[in-house]
Amino acid sequence: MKNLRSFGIAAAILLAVGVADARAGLITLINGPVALQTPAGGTNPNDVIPGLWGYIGADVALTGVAGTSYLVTFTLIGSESGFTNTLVTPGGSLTENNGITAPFVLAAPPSVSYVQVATGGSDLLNFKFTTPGLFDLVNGSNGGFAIGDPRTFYLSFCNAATPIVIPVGGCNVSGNATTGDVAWLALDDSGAGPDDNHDDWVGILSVTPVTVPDGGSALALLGAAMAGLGMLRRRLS
Ligand SMILES: [Ca+2]
Ligand SMILES: [Ca+2]
Ligand SMILES: [Ca+2]
Repeated sequence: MKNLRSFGIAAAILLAVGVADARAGLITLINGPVALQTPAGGTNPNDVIPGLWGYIGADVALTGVAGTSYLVTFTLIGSESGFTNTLVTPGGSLTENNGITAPFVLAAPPSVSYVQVATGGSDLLNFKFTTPGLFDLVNGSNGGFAIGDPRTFYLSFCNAATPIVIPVGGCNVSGNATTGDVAWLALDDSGAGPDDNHDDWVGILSVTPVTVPDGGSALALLGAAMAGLGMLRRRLS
């Protein structure tokens, strides 16, 4: 119980420091992005992030400082899909099973995270989409897909000036950056054909540095002090 509480405090410090240190450009598209706007109307509209500019035909990389650890977090926001699609990461999985009837945005969006150490180059983020009966769509193999191809994922970057607005929209409504710290991540599972509407698993991908400059040493000092106190008590008794 005590260990759990200490871990909670340490995690809170890590999170606070990570958010404060956030800089632009920790996630970058590689392997040839193709610009795409999600459809807001028509036969197959995007029911979660309609009319948003972004890219398909690219993979997504961590472009951080060499040797620095980053917390990579995925949050499932919603979906409109006949299939059941799952995002798989080293920190856990997020499965959507909303179906094709509204509401398409989750009331309580779940998240998973994992830590990745940057090499200073373009390091592929570690995730894939799985759908029963269909091939796995792995980050690293999305770059070859063009508009109209089956099973692609889409990314749209956000920044402080145009933040993500939940439940729907916000973020990249003009311009179209290929790098940022926060992005919409959206799968097209090809269930209704290659319609490129990308609302079959819609979530948020964010990357923040994990650093423990003061918090870590303060906790270590506290630990040493407690151990010293224990030794002193044993010696006195
Ligand atoms: Ca739809
Ligand atoms: Ca759909
Ligand atoms: Ca679709």
